[in-house]
Amino acid sequence: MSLQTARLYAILDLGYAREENAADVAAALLAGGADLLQLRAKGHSEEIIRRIAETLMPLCKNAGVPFILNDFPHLAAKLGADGVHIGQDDGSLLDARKIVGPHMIVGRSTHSLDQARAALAEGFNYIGFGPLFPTPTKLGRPGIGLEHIRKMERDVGSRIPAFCIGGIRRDNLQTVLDAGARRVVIVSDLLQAGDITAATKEVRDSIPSPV
Ligand code: TZP
Ligand code: MG
Repeated sequence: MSLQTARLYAILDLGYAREENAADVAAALLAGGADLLQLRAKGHSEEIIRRIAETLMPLCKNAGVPFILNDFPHLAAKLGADGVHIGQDDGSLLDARKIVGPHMIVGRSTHSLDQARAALAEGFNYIGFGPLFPTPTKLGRPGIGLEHIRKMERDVGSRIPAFCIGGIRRDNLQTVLDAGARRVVIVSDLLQAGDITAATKEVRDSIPSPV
């Protein structure tokens, strides 16, 4: 599975999964058809993150799914991750490239149409766009709503993969797709599902192929 054809981006967020379950949870997301997998571990030490990443990377490799590390470009480079994801406050693409080199996937969080356009112009490989709705996974950020998705897809998502994110769940996914989204990130609704593989498969099957 490549970034270009990805429709469902799953994030293993340690706010919702314990370290000792990380491999099982990742395996369940991959079995359900997640196209990309990110490790997001806010507030955890680099040592723990490295340890978990080392258990997840072979699972992703076997599944043919890119492994993306949230933050920590130095660690991503050292581990040989497929990608790194950085936020608006994490510096420029140029600075990240100095650390991870020319080939690694580098993604950017964006919270507005202007930021999405800027990330495209800067040369990021993909963007996250949101949070669409307020979400406990990213506290303190207002939802940006659905009204800009279509323009964002036209200007940015047609050039680089753009993943709508934030408060997307199985029960509102169709509304988000109807608003123009072609790719999504879903975190808590998958990680809190009774059957993570079935929930992931249900979501993946509901999203038409973006290319
Ligand atoms: N960035 C913007 S919203 C978000 C991130 C990491 C969290 C999305 O999580 P959820 O649980 O799918 O709302
Ligand atoms: Mg960050």
